Amino acid sequence: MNQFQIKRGAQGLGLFSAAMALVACSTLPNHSVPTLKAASGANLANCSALVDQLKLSNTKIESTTLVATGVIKLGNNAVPEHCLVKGRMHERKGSDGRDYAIGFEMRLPVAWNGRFFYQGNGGLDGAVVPALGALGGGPLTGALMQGFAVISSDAGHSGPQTPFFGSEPQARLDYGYQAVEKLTPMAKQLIQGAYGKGPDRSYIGGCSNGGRHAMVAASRLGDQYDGYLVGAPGYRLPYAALAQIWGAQKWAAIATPGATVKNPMNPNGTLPDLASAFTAPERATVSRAIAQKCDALDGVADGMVQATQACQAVFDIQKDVPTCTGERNGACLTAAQKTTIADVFGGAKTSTGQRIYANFPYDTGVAGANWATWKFIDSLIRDPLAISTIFSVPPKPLNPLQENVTERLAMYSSTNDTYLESGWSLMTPPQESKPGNMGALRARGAKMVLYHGVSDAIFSADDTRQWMERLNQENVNPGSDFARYFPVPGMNHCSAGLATDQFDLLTPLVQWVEQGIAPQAVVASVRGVGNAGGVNTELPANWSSTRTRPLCAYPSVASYKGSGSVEDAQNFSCK
Ligand SMILES: [Ca+2]
Repeated sequence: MNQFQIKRGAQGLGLFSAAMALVACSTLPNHSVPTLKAASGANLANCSALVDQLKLSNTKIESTTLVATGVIKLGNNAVPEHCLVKGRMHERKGSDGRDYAIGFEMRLPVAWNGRFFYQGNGGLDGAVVPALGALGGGPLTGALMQGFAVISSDAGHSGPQTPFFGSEPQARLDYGYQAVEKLTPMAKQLIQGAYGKGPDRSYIGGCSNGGRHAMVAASRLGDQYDGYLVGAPGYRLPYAALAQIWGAQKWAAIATPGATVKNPMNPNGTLPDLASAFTAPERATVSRAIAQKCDALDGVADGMVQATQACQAVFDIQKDVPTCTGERNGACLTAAQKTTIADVFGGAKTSTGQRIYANFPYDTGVAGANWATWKFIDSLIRDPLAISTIFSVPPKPLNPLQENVTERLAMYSSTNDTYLESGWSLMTPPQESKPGNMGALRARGAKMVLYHGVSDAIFSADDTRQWMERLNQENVNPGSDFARYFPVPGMNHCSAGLATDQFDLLTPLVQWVEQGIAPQAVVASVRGVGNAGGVNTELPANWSSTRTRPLCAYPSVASYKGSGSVEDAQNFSCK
């Protein structure tokens, strides 16, 4: 595949190179699955009238506001004129005495492209993030900018309830999957009311917990969405969080005794300094050792390891990283450190050997600050909070460094008279273990595009890759005609790291769903000095500030063609 056809992304706005999708000429429309009819646009007649005009069950529209072009910007790009609709669904008094509702906002472009985008937000939700339909990395285009009508919600709880909402049975169900189920038909009716017709095509996307929302929707709401953009999916979030607790105990065992760091969630508090177990200089040493062994496997030593799978086969932390002969100096690892790092990358297991969560691939992004924050800080704060309040039946506090992970694991599948659904059930796509059941979704013509930073420290890129493998093994994805996975080498959780982390996979997804053009290579850019989407300060100084690479559909790998600048995606092909 040496020849590429350039497709303009973002409705021909020509925003920047990363918004262009490269589509291999050899990838012709595939007729074994249907291609859905392309959406056609419409114009919004009246924003202010919507507040009185819309009659939606279980829904209170609180305000409608016309937002002029350019009031909001993504990077330097003006978001076009749109109607901002704010509202709440299912207002209620919770069993904990607190007030709950599913808060949302919709942004309806005056010049609408006929499509609906459900924006899955991240973390524990709890806030109505602006419904700009932001896309991977530091986004310069978003679904709203591209003309989609976009919804965003707090998934059923707002600020003061966080994180205690998890103990309120209905709030945890809304967070898990029911908010999306309730909002989706309402949003479609609202669009119908605003434009005189419902959306021709519907998409859902997000990263992290937003990727989980999209993946759960593919399983539970397969008739509601035509395209699923699944980023760094925490689709087995409870298990990933428990793996973090297990990891924290591993790190603590080799951390500097008594060393502490500030607790970012409590100005007066401290946390054990888990990062002393694997310091920033030591992580940089491991990153360099991985590059030393694997960088050239993709055809060029350019500081980027694209051949992730080949690298796993050859990199050996025991042999390829110097073992300290004296004091630790940042350029070596002790034997105990090597054992711990190998354990953590190998994946969490119970004391009896039962696997808790996936392994993690070795990749250069281990040097990234985001990697360290997830492993050494969030494992002591964020993960214990979610496990204790949302995933366990009954809710039960935990001390991450003392917790018995085997006992906690059992609480994930428990139910009782108050919590009728287990934490595992409410968080996870029902067809996670049996992707073959997604055949109906494929047969209808829906498509899935997944992406994952290979150096994601909380949700493993290998967990996503293994899901794809199961899909393929069950023959639901012949010729990759239904789902495609784009690993992002070097990238940490949803962005950052030593990576080209700025890209638009929504445009290729729409082309696939509505034109039958399967994405093979999508150009991504680094966020170097001057990038309007926010600069990634961790990029090596010897990389161009505008370096691009194709993101390649797994299992193909971005490989150097043998000549031309290594800063330019055009000199790489997906092989
Ligand atoms: Ca390379």
